[in-house]
Amino acid sequence: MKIIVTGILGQDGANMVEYLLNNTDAKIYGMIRRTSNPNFVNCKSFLKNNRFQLVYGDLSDSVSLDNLVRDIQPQYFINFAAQSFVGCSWDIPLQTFDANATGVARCLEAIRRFQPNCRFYSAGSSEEFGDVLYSPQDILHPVRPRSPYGASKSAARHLVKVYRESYNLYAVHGILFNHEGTKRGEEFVTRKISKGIARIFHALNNQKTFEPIELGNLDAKRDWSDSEDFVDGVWKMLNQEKPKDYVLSSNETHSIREFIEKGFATANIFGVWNGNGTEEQFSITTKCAITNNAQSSVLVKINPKFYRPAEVDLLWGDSTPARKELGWNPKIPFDKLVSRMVNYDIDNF
Ligand code: G4F
Repeated sequence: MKIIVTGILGQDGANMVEYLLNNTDAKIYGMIRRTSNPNFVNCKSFLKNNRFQLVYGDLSDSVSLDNLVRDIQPQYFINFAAQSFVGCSWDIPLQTFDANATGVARCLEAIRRFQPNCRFYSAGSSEEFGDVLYSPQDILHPVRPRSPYGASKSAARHLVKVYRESYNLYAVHGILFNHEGTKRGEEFVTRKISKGIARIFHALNNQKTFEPIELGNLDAKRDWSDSEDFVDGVWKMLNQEKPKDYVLSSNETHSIREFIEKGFATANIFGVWNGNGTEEQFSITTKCAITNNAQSSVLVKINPKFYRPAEVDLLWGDSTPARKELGWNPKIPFDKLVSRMVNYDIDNF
């Protein structure tokens, strides 16, 4: 069995490769783009595995995708390559759309032309739901994106449906709510917080001053899971009798503030909220400051530069069908996710 996985330098692609090496006998072809300084930090565990091979390709280059599919003749093509950062999608809307939507069309075309039996996974997003009409959001929730990123993923969803129905391809679009972990990029809010807590933890332990973590909108709520749970759900989606889109989610929603509080509590640092709007701050409690001999007091403050032109206020998924029909059982709840990330960053600071 041969499987192409794209986006292997990122969190989900790397977790998917690890999962496939542990749970199948397949040969894995990990696609990377040519860049001057690729970062293989997420791939350390498998780069030298003899069932893993790096291949060059690019979602913007249909020749490369055609050649890979024609030459490898994979049974599965799992596409995690994307411009995945919502915040940046207003700055680079065309590249976002080209990679996330047109890139999916290029993958589908390569499969249709050169290996139509290949099963295709498209990485969809709860950002497709946007300004939500009801909670929790299920697969039937209307598409109402609020960012170029959300619009691009919505377009990809429609393309997958069209190719599935027109050409009878096994193509699925997984609508994944937020998923994080120790391989998460540092620009995403959870990893920014866990890394910031690790920095402050070590400053406190060394009686040094520290700068607060600077964040944008703290009012948003997200349905957070661990990416390692999600790659199992993705593989299950790809191995059903008939192709169908599913939602993967924790079925819970939590605020950014809650992530901050739980994260600091994991490091035994306790804070209180003061102020409103851009003046809001999370500061170390007096007792905690004395115990730690703290040289600074503000742990988190607002920097409006991290506000987005439009926001998705509330994401809260309903993955009941995936749990029932796929037998998918996520194992890492919210509290464990937060503590895993914070402890990992403290240990690896
Ligand atoms: O961590 P975020 O950047 O993730 P976001 O925008 O929810 O998108 C993630 O989840 C999607 C699935 O729902 C994926 F499709 C997508 O690829 C990505 O993985 O931001 C989460 C929330 C937002 O409301 C944001 O405004 O946190 C808020 N936030 C507040 N301060 C911040 C910050 N986000 C970031 N990245 N940085 C901040 O300083």
